[in-house]
Amino acid sequence: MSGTPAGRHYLNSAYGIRSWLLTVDHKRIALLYLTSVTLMFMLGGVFAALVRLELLTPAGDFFHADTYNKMFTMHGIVMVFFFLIPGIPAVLGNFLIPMMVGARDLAFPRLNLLSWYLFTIGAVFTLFNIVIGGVDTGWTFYTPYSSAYTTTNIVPVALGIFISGFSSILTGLNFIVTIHKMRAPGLTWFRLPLFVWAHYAYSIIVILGTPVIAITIVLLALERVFHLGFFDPALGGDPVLFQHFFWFYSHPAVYIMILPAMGVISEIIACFSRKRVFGYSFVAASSLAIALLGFLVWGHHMFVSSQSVFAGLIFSILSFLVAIPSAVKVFNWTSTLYRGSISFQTPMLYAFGFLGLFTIGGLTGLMLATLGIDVHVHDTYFIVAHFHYIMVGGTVMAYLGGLHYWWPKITGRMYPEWWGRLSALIVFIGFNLTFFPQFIVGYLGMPRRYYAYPPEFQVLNVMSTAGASILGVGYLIPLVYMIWSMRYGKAATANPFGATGLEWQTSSPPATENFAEPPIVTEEAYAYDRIPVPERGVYAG
Ligand code: HEM
Ligand SMILES: [Cu+2]
Repeated sequence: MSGTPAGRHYLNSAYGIRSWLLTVDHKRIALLYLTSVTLMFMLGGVFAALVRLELLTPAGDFFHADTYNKMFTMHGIVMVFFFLIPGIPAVLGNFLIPMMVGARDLAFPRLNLLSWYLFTIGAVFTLFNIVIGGVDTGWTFYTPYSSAYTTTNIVPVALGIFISGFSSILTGLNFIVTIHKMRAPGLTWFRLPLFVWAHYAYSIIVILGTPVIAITIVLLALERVFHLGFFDPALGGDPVLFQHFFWFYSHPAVYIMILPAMGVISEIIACFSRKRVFGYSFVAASSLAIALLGFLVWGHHMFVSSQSVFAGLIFSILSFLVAIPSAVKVFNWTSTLYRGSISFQTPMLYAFGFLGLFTIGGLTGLMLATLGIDVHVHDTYFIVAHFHYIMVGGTVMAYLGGLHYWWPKITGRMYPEWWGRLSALIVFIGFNLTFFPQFIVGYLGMPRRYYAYPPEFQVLNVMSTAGASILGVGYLIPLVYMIWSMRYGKAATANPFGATGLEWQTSSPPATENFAEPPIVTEEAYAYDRIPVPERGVYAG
């Protein structure tokens, strides 16, 4: 093992709060993000719990309608912009990409630190908004309601999202330059781990898409404050133009969330079935295909926004096309599992969860891409169920799976395996109980964003709220044992899962400079036939 002498590593190389807040080490910055993102996830979770509490009964008897609107709006904003979008790339990507390419750090370490500060400042603006009364437009900020009618404070939130957008852009830029310029000798493009390919595609979308949402939000603020007419018909603007701008970013943003997740899943499935990912180059190329096709389908969010039938048809067809590269990945992961030597460790349980839930989310996405069905279920709970299956069933499952998988590398400690498996199971059960009934209740006609509903929908809503409580417990257990394991967990070896990839060739936790000597790569990724399976006891933790 080309590690560092045990005892000296990036965590204990310096002490004190200053050494963290001024660090330029990508691994420490990843941990700063882990802290911020975890706090935001908990906050978004609190809002979700309140929303579900209100929906326990048909009458609107826990909160005022206005309060309810603010709660689901903040839930959506916090979860999308401050958890899902930065989550995997800023935490796992930041930690792993330099190591996976055999580099000492990202190409621009100071820019990386700046990204975290921008993210945090953006979050503070958004949180400040909650203190001064909240926003009630939904996370989509549709005009002209948001620009002319609502009395809530759009501008601070808009500013918060605008600022945090720069954090994403700088991170994407940093990844692209690092992947191009800093690969170890012998690490050709087609030897890169699929995690790196996924982040490369992610970065392309971030750089092309994020400026669009940033400008849109500035236009919205300008219209609100100075009454310049962009979107408000009363001022000579076009409200549907806002939706075009918004979804031109926000559809690709779904892939900003899911591509890094797919990268995580490729690593986990290869490791725990001890095989090279089937059709490696197709899986790599499908990331790029998703990145490019993802920009052509935004109109499927606007089937009922006065779009011509012809435009609707084109967007419908293109939406079917973009499903192909995602399906390629799912088929290839499944083929990787086939005749693999599978072990059901916690990360693998999360990966299985991802496969099932993402597939349901994807198939219902195809239903929604069908014009006629979308007209029927538009703005119902069917939509809510669909995007939670993709975003929570996909991205959050992969995030948790990845966090467990690389936890020994990050902290030098094992997580407790039994608790890990238990909570993965609870998350899976709680998730399905929460969101599956929403497909049904939505199909039956319950609209989203209402705080009261007809009594015949109550049974399904009670199931959903019960599921949310179970899901909440499933999320809390890892929070507790992860913190516990940082102190009491079993010490991890350099490569406890017997995985391939350069990150496993350095000590756990790694030294500040990652590798004692710069690595040289001589083989393809995922050469699992050459690596012995570790003893089961090693990861029993
Ligand atoms: C315990 C887990 C969760 C529950 C019970 C929950 C519940 C809900 C409900 C009921 C709504 C719909 C509000 C409405 O339209 O009336 C909603 C919207 C939303 N949720 Fe969740 N959610 C959970 C977790 C998450 C997570 C983890 C994310 C992202 C990581 C997320 C992202 C969103 C988004 C983006 C919206 C759209 C908000 C809007 O329509 O304005 N949710 N959630
Ligand atoms: Cu879309």
